Amino acid sequence: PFLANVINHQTFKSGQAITTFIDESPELFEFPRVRDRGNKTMKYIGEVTVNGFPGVETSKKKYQKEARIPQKIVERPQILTAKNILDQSGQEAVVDWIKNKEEVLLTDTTFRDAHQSLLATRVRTTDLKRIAKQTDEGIPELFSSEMWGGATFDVAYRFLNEDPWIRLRKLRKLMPNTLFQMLFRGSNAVGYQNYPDNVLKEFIELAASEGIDVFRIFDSLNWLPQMEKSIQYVRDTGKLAEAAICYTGDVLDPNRSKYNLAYYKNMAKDLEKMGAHIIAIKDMAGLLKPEAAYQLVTELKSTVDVPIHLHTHDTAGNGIMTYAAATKAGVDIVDVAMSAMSSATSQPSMSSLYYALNDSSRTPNVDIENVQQINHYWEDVRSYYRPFENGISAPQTEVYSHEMPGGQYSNLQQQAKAVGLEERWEEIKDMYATVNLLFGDIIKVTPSSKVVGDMALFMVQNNLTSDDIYQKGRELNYPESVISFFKGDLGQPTGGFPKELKDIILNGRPSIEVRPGSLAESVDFEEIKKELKELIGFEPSSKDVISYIMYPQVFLDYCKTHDSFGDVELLDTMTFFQGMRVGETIEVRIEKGKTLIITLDEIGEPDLEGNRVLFFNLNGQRREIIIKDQN
Ligand code: 3PY
Ligand code: ZN
Repeated sequence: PFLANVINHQTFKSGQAITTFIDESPELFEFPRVRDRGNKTMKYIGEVTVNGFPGVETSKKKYQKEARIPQKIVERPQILTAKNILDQSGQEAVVDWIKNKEEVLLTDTTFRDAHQSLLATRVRTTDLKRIAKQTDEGIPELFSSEMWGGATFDVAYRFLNEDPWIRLRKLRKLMPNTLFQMLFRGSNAVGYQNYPDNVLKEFIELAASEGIDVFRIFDSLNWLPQMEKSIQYVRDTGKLAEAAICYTGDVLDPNRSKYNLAYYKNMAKDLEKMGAHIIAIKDMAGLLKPEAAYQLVTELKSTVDVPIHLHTHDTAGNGIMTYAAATKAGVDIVDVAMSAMSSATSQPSMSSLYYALNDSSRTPNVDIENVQQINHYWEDVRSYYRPFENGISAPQTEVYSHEMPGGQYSNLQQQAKAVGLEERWEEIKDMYATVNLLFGDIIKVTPSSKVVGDMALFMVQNNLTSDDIYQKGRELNYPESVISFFKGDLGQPTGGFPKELKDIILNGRPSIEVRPGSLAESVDFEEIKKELKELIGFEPSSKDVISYIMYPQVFLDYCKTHDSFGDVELLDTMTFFQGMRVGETIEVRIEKGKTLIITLDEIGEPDLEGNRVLFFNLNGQRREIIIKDQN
């Protein structure tokens, strides 16, 4: 078939067959694709059917509810959306547009933080895609959709076998009129460690050109030198730099005076000077109580001239009250999620906020019917991800004491389980608060929150108290993240490190006090590209290269899995996580006009080596796939 492809090819027939012809005509190699894709897809399904998916213990239900796609989205009047304004008139025009709005604007976090905080970031591109167009058309008044960044990047490759860049591209196409927002961890980009400046620049440029419009930039210690470069790089791309102040403690508590109103006001002023288009209050744990929100927003509004965007988590159940108070104080934008994906460790509900503010001059301007229709879809889709629920279905006010970010809760729970400390979860939460004070009361958000979590686990596991650390701390083997933190690898915390503790933990190791990025050598992208090409056997794109720089092993594993199983993101979610039952038929649309119809007819008994034959029917033809049973 290859020869036939060649001699029938237009270029070949035209007599211009030059040596680069084969290189430039990838379609020559397409002949086995469908068969190959069928086999790869069945191999994946067979693997999950026989051996399961990590973390998924339930078995597939007989009748799976099809998610309700809203049929009658009410067409909204043709409006100029925030995205249209950015594309047509640039950054400052959007800032002016925000300032001139009387109603409070909304960012919808359903596509990112909501599922990061409720479902371990497991929502797949296919489920986002099916509601993307309706969201773009049904709620065009949104300020933005937060749909990328944070843990999305890592989890997409690591657990979903998906390329996050492809997610961005696909959604961008379906949502041309909505600003796309991402969460960017400042010098830690979308990873857990500092990267050299040219890596940050390259990442930001690629993300901007692939469709990110608003970068929410934060530093996990609120250390300004770590944010400056990212703000500048974003400004240079023509996109919006939203600089975040991470909120911790309680501005109204006189005993927590380190993070008082003056602290936040000074930081806001500095960020405005650095060039932030918008300032976000990033309340990642949901600690901002209503009266505190009122005072903080009032103060910030009178301190800076740029819009204020408030982000909270509803862990303690007070999110709507906090937003109502902030709205009264003049906040410009707040983060909400579709109701079925809201509350608890996620953001407050969009429709609840709408009704809470109803009949005031600041009522969000959305079509509430559309919002509710779209929510039906999420009510159904959330059930696909039940195995990843974090178990918090009611408000937990103890977050005010442990201060753990919404996105970390389930993560640390899993970490505890992995080291056999599941039973001591209550103790771990208390220890988390103890470690925070031991470390001098620090900002806790990725990756500094991970350091506190690792230390808390370490202390519970070894039955240590804060006094023990001071007394016999030099002999202990601390987690790597803790040592790295005290070395200054994440930057400097407000007020510096507790000196005696730093000496104990470092025990002679060197440390730095300058910005880590100022010491890091620039990365040679061409060099890395060559290295990666050797490893994966094809020419990587710049996006592949940057992903590999951030997550070397994760990216290589993804390439390997993709090579074996193909585009598994095309499978429906229940099949992706739970495989197939005998007798079941599924359809996988691999491209326009090409659908794989797959039936699982029979699962054979294992042979002496544990290999099972799975009998499939693929588009009318019988196929056998051999899978090793690992159970
Ligand atoms: C992240 O960095 O992933 C966060 O969501 C921080 O809140
Ligand atoms: Zn958050």
